[in-house]
Amino acid sequence: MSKPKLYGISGSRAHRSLWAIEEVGIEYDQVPVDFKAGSKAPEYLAINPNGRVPALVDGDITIFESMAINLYLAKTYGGNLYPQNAKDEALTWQWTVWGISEIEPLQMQSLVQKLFVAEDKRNDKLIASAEKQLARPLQVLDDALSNREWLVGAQFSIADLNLSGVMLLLKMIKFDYANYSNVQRWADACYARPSLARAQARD
Ligand SMILES: N[C@@H](CCC(=O)N[C@@H](CS)C(=O)NCC(=O)O)C(=O)O
Repeated sequence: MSKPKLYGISGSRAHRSLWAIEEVGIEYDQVPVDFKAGSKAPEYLAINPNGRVPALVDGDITIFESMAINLYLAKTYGGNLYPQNAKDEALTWQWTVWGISEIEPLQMQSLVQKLFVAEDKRNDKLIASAEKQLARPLQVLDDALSNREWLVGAQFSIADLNLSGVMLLLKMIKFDYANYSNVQRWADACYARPSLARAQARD
């Protein structure tokens, strides 16, 4: 069977799935589709009709959504990276869905203003409001990590990779975790994985 193909550039949300595929350590081909013209080309739309990256093709399965790709990669190839019982699996889904629903929309509001809007046009009220609203989920996460090293089980797992992978965008905008020391400690440990450096060194 041919190697899995991961579509997307590392300077996009594809970095989350590049990290996962590097972490599971399988051979794969990266197709560095960008998120502008590349992701709108007919041959890519046939893979992901949303016109967004990442996407994964592995044998007869084609998947879009970074978190779904990561859960599939971990479950199929990741051994203990994927939880080994139903309770830990449910908690893994919980933190994965939570990251995408509770953190992602707010962090995007801030990131878009800070990185893509000219300084004189920046909506500082929107940034302040988004970052204020982030206090609630970040406090939840900080409390959850107060007596444990990793989110689920006793070792780094796909739950940690998925959530900290989503939160890499907060790192990009140098979000201040001063009030969330457990989050800071956990995020630093996740970001020290050599697999992340390998993913970030990709196109
Ligand atoms: N929820 C999706 C989001 C993917 C996404 O929005 N990717 C951006 C790049 S960071 C994209 O391809 N944008 C192109 C567009 O929206 O046209 C995921 O996590 O995979």
